[in-house]
Parts: sequence; structure tokens; C-alpha cells
Amino acid sequence: DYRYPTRLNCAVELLDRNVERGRGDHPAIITPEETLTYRQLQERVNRICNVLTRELGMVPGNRVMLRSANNAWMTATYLAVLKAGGVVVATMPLLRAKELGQMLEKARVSHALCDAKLREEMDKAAAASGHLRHLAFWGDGDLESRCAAQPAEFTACDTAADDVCLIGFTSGTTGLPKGTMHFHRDMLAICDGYSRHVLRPGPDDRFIGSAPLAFTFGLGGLVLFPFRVGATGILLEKAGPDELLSAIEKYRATITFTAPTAYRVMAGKAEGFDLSSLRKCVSAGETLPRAIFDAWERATGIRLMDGIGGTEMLHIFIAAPEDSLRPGCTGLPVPGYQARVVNADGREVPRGTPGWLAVRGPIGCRYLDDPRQADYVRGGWNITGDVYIQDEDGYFRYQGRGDDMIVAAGYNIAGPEVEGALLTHPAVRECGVVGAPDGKGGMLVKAYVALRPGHEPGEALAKALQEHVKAEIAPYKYPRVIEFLEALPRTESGKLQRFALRRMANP
Ligand code: 3SK
Repeated sequence: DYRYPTRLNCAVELLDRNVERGRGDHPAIITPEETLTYRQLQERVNRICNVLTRELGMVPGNRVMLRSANNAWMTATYLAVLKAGGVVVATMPLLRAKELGQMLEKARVSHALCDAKLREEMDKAAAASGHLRHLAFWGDGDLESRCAAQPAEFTACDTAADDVCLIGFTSGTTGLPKGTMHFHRDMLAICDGYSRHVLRPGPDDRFIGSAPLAFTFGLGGLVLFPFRVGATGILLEKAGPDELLSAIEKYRATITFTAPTAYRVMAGKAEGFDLSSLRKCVSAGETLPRAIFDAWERATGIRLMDGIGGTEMLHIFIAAPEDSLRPGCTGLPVPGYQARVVNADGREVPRGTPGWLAVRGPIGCRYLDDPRQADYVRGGWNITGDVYIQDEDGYFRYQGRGDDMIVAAGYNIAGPEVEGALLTHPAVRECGVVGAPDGKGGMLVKAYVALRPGHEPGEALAKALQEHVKAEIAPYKYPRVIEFLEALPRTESGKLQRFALRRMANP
């Protein structure tokens, strides 16, 4: 049941309650640099709240951008913004100034807190912003010394359960990010839904994973789910498969949250590590191929728990508990959610027929000032971009993406955005970007490029174009493969036939 009191501050429920209930001395977060108990984290959060409200003039409802890899300060600033009644606008560490600028403007961000390690792009975006008034950094001693001068007590803002507390950005198919708004109660609902009913963690669990806290998959799996039960989140700034394996061994992690591609690599290296602490492993962010499920089970004896979620719905809404999971299927709707497969008119199709996945539940999909709301939310149902089949017995089976998004290595990448970056290179006349099989059960970003006169196709130019994209937008979006064409397939009216490119890329 997802009923909450009308006045509710999720930071109080997730953090302060642990101290009140005797978990004050239990580790809340462990990082390679520091371990903070619930009491120590509460103290840091309170000091940041005081900096925000007394020094930086933050008032309830202000939007605060956060920019950092996963570490203790990122967690503390996140909770502090929530506790002080602000609205978190968390950003992926790899984003560039252009992408940050779009978010600053769209969300009318007034304050930003940033790890000094990532200051370069933040400074550039801040200089161009018409809304940002206060920017503070940690890691260079600034926020640290401001905090030291503030009291360790703070009375939480008396927020409503339905006050917006998070604007999570998701890349749209056009590459223009959509902001999805979430309430204080939503942050608890994912804990009381997916986590409680499917994952079923206990207070001695230690959660670990690779997703940034700016991605709600990471936020839930590494902070909200453990905190709801007084458990521990292990945060790594660098969390490639090797770092993850070493950290599972070192910190005796019990629950992992990462993408199938990471499990594939880790399965091949697992032999060299003591992974005996692991109990449950969650796979999401992209579809889980059967071969990876089998490889992980062979390597660890653990059956991967697949799931599909979305920034729009905050976290996973279809999954299966260990005792009813079925390899090859994503699972069943999380208790409290409904899912169905619909046609283009929004009508449910017969079982076994592919169609669009539609979902509704305790968390609504609310875009920030975006006309696409009417396309993606119909009658309370969020129409996801995924094509699914529902089996006779109710299990949902993934078929593919139905739009221009490419899901590669756990990232959602909008083909048109990569095209936009390529087109700013002087050699590129036209281009199309689609997903292509990576030969290991996943997808990679592939670009088809036609050149302007005077430019020669070849490896050197392909490399230059890749570097150019990395400098323009978040580097993980760069095309891993570039194929040169004389011209791109177009309709009579001149529209790029992306489906024809998709066919070429997926022979
Ligand atoms: O499936 C996903 O991509 C996702 C997105 C946001 C939060 C959680 C998940 C699993």
C-alpha cells in the first residue's frame, strides 16, 4: 500500500528515522575515501542545509543542480537539498557544458553544488546561464569550510508528500532532454514497491553498483533502497567491472545493481575474486540476454534479477523476485503497478502480440513543461518507448526499442543528438546514427556519414569524427563504428530514412 501522510519529507524518512530508530552508528555509506554512519551523514547533511539556506539564500522550491561522481558529498548534498525543501536536478558526471546548459535553462536552476573535479564544464555552463545565482564546490575546501562554520542541527522543511523534490532528466529521441518531476512520496514508493516486494533487502545488506546517483537506477539501488531499511550503500567514483569486482570482495557487498554488459565482463573475471558475500544481483538499464544470465549463474551461482524501469517512473516497474523469475522474460508488474501491451491507438493487443509497453502505478510520469506529455502519457498510462509481448501467463518479454533511442552499455543515447554533434564537423555533409549489434548480445552506436567535397573517407577521418563527438557531447555517446556512404537514404520529401539505416546496421 502506497499511502503516505500528506506532510512528508523523504530525507527525514530515509535518513533521520534511521538515527531515531537506533541505527545511528551503522554505516550508511562506504566509499574508498570515507565511511559515514547514519549519524555522521545526518550531521553533514544538516550543515549543508544550513549553508544552502543561510548563506546561499535557498528557499523551498528552488532548483539545485548537483554534479558529481558517486561519493559521500554527492549523497550528502542530495539529501540536504531534499531536507531543505529544494528540488534536486542531478546531472550525469560525463555531461558537457552544452547539455548542462539545456538543463539549467529548462529547470530554471538557481543554485548548483559541484565536485571541484568536474568544475570545468560546470563553470562554462554557469557563465552562460540566465538563472543560476549561486554555485559552490566541494573537493577544493570551499563547501567543506562553509559547512564547518555551520551548526550540525537543522529542522527539516515541512514539505507536502506531493511537493516536487527531483527533476530527473532523460534524453529524448530528439536529444533535447526531458525533465521528469517526482514527489517526496515517490522516493519512498519505489522503496516500498520494487525494493520491498521484489528485492526484499534487510538491514545488514550492503548495496553496490555502477550507475551514477544522477540516474535514478543508481539513486534507488545505492541510496534509497538501503536507507529505507537502515542498510549500507557502497559508492565508487570509478565503477568499471574490475573496480566493481574488487569492491564486492573488499567490502563484502551483498546486492549488486548494474547493467548486463558489466555482468558479462565480470562473469569472465569472477574466478579471481571472492564473491561469496553476494546474495542478489539486479540487472537493468538494457535488456538482459540469456547468455549473460547463464554466464553469471555459472560464475557465481546467482540468478540475475532482470528489471525494466525508467526515469519517468523513477525506478523498476516490471521484474520478478528470485523465486518466480523466468530467464528471457523481464518479469511481472511490481505489486501496485499495472502494465499492458498496446497498439498505436492505445488499445490493448492480444497476448503474444508485440506492441508498446504501457505502465501505470503509484508514481506518475510528469514532464516539466513539455508538449510531449500528451504523446507519452495517455489516460494515466505511461507509453514507454519499448516494444514488448505479454505471454499467456502474464510475463512480459522484451522485443526492442520502438524509437530512435539506442541502448548501449546501459546508457540511453538519442541517435539524433549524436547526428547533431557530427554535423558540426566541417567534413560532414549528412549523417544518420542508429544502433547496431556489438556481437556480444548488446548494441553499439553506429554512424553513417556522407562527406563534403574535398574530404576523404578513411580511418583517420573516422577517428577525428569520434574525437569531435566526444568533445561536443558526453563522451559515452560517440559512435563506436563509422561507415562512409556517398549519400544517405531519404524519402521523397527529403526525410532521413532511419529505418533503412537500421536495416543496414542489423542485417
Ligand atoms: O530500466 C531502466 O533503464 C531504468 C531507468 C531508470 C531507473 C531504473 C531503471 C531500471
